[in-house]
Amino acid sequence: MDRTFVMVKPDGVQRGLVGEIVSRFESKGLKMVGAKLERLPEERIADQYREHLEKPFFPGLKQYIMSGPCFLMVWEGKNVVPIVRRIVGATNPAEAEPGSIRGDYALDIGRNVIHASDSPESADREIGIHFTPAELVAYTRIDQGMLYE
Ligand code: DGI
Repeated sequence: MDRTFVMVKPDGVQRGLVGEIVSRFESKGLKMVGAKLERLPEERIADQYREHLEKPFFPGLKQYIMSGPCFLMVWEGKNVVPIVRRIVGATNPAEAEPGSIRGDYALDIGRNVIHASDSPESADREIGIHFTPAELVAYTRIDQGMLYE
C-alpha cells in the first residue's frame, strides 16, 4: 500500500488544528501508521526542504518550522500521495480551494499550516528523514473491506 508523509506545522499545532486535520484523513478512509509531536532540529528541516535551501524564503521557512512543535504523521492508503495533496490544497492559500485544509484554514504562503509529500519518491525520502521503521505500526483498519473493492 502507498504511504505519504504529512506534517502539521507549528502554526497548525498552536492554532489547535491537529485534531481537525487528523479527522479529515481518518474520515477519508486513510490509515495512520505513525505519528509524533516534535520540535524539528535544523538539520532535518534542511534535509526536508533541500530543494529550497538557496531560495530567498528559506531562512524565514526554517525559522517558522523551528518556532514550535510540529505534528508528524505517516498515512497509508491507495493513491495516498495525490489524495492527500488534494485534501491539503495549493501551496499558496490564496489559490487553495475552499474545502481543502489550506483553503479553509490558511491565508499566507509563509504560514500554510501543513506539509504533505508531493510524489511517492519524496514520500519515501521524507518518511526516512523523520521516522525509524520501528516507529511505523502495521495493522488493519476494521473497515478496510468497506473502503476498498
Ligand atoms: O509542497 P508544498 O509545501 O505545497 O510547496 P513547496 O514544496 O513548493 O514549498 C515548501 C514550503 O516552502 C511551502 O509550504 C511554503 C514555502 N514556500 C514555497 N514557496 C514560497 C514559500 N514561502 C514563501 N514565503 N514564499 C514563497 O514563494
